[in-house]
Amino acid sequence: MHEPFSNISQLARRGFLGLAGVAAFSDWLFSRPRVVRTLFAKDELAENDGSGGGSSRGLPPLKITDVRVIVTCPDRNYVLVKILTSEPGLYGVGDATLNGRELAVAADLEKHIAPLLIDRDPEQIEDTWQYLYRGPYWRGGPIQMTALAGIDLALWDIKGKRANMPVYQLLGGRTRTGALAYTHASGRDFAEVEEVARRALERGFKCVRAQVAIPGLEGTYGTPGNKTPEAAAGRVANMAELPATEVFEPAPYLRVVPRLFEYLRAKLGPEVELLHDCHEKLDPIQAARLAHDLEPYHLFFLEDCLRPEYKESFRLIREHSTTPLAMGELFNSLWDCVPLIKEQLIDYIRCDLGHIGGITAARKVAALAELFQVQTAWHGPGDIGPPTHAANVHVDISIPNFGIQEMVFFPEVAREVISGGPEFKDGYMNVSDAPGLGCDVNEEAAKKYPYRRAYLPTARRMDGSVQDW
Ligand code: KDG
Ligand code: MG
Repeated sequence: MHEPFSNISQLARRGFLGLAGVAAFSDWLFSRPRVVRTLFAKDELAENDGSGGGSSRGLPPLKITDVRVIVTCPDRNYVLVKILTSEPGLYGVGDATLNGRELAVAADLEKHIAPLLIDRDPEQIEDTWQYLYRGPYWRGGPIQMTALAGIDLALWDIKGKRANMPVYQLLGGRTRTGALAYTHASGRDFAEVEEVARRALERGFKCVRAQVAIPGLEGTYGTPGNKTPEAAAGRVANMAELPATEVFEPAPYLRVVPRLFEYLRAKLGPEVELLHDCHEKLDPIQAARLAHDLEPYHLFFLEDCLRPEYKESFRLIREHSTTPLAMGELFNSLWDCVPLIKEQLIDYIRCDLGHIGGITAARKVAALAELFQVQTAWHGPGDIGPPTHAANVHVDISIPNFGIQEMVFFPEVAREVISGGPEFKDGYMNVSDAPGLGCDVNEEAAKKYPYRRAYLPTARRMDGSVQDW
């Protein structure tokens, strides 16, 4: 096997590798296909086809034996993934819910991904991630990345159970006692937002995202009215069989939002942390104005000001304001995060673990962000299932640059189908020390709640033209 290299060095030593020497050497090399083949022969390398990466702690090799996709609607649609293994009773549960496109993800999982996983070693998480991301050639997009996240979470769950450790231990162990959490306060007017915010503070929250309906506009993102967080999280009943249309105009929005925060600061005092979500609605100059006008009210952050395509435009907002900025819930590629982080154009990266490829992806985003003093604020809405919320917190409590965690309380009916998940206490979220992610799915209960078609709303301007929702 070392024959060609020793010949090269012999030739070089003898000074034979002039131009003529190179030509002669290449003639010689290509006339010896057997040697070249031997250099790269498969039988000389340890084979890695994902079917066996070595056993853990002397345990017998493990194989994936089945991948089940469970679509269920306990008040809201969820897509859950259950990966079974060759070890009796050992399985992992992941979440692959993509609001409004659930069946596309379920089909991707069932028809395209599951057949690739049978007989693979579930312990080879990174290899499986690379194989499912780069392997099919057609990479990325919200549907594939949500499917990949579902698989990734289930594999981390299996690894934790196999190691008899919670996932955060596998990620490096605790860096904090809990994850600082925020909840939503929405209302039809300032007084109603205040009332909902006060209820959240009484419940123990220290951080509240505030959204108010804009007078004169029909429906404003994030303002379902004075509902308990549990009722706001389970929402399919409020979602239309076909998309509802909201009306948005930037001028009244830009006038009202700073006044909301002036009001809330006056009523709630300086200590409560306030946040606001622009939901990717604004143009760069509008976002710069809003961030500037909000400065006196010291927001924890202003979220998702711009459409996900306009990363460069965050520079404009930065140049005009010291309001901290967060961005990322619509990202579905790790590479979307790079320009914002490496130029420090944002303060919080808030990807959705469920749409960017799971824990394996989040670890990389968090590590990149750490190097640029950007903190994490993973997306945590009601339309992703408890396993993704659990994954959020396992990552939050094991990284050095965690910032804040968005959270919801799931309604009882969802808990009947999906048990476990993070717990909230005194402003912080935590996970138990149960092995794995700490969630389970009751497949019988899931059958009681069949999928119901539901769409997110869409939005238009007053003149009827399409607007980002
Ligand atoms: O499905 C859409 C929701 O995930 C999104 O509207 C929630 O913006 C959101 C947030 O910050 O929670
Ligand atoms: Mg948001």
